Amino acid sequence: MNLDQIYAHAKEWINEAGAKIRLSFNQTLNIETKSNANDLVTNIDKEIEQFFISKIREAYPAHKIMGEEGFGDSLDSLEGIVWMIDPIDGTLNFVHQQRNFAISVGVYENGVGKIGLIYDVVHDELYHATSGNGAYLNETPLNALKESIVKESILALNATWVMENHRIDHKLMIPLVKAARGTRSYGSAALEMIFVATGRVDAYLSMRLSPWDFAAGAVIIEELGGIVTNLRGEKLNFLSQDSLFAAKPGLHQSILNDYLKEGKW
Ligand code: 2AM
Ligand code: CA
Ligand code: CA
Ligand code: CA
Repeated sequence: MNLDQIYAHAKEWINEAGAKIRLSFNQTLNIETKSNANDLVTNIDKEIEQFFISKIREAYPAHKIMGEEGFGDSLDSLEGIVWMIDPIDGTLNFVHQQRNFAISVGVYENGVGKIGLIYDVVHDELYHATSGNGAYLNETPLNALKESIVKESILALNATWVMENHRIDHKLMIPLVKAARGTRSYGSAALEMIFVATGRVDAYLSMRLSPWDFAAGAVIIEELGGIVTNLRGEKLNFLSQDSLFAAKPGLHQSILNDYLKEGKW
């Protein structure tokens, strides 16, 4: 399989998709709710996903596609080439702020991450990596991640994960939040993974995400020496929802051992 050609296509299409999103800022959005009143989707989320799918189907009819808005395939295996696409990650930010969202595209071969692209459309910043060939912000190579310790770390996580929650061990998050230098919430898993990749934050934790949320970010972070697992420290599952824990090397192991290990996640 010619991964270089797929990489070139993925970059071309993500740039085109970004241009479409920028044009949409002048239009009225059609906004609907999904699982609950705060879970939004717009006509642009759907149009962008369909745009990628038509490009991929035309160029690579044998490839499989997983997309958040459901226009792709429903997969029970990761065999072959699988595209994992989130047309707009951070839809709530897209609707309310017209910023702080990204397009996320991961390409996996037999379940192994090969290509990751995250496009911060508003800043015109394309973060991209191929496994084994370095990670870049536009044309500039990103530096390998350095080790960090909890008390000098900024953690990205949602406030909801520290609140009373019957499904998770939220109480275990409290000492971690207290020990860290600070916490931040940005509302886009893809951008939060980019913040880990660039060292702007030291770790990102989420209790529940889907493969299209973390597929691209995992390739980029791992390429820079960061560690990406679920909150139990296990390899991610790309066929269903999972928790996520992405961090600098060293920090990942110490947070896992000192704070997360006993948790029900
Ligand atoms: P989305 O904007 O593509 O839906 C918000 O903290 C982050 O969690 C975003 O990356 C958001 O992706 C993701 N997310 C995953 N499942 C979600 C859900 N059911 N409702 C809202 N955000 C969700
Ligand atoms: Ca969504
Ligand atoms: Ca998402
Ligand atoms: Ca989305």
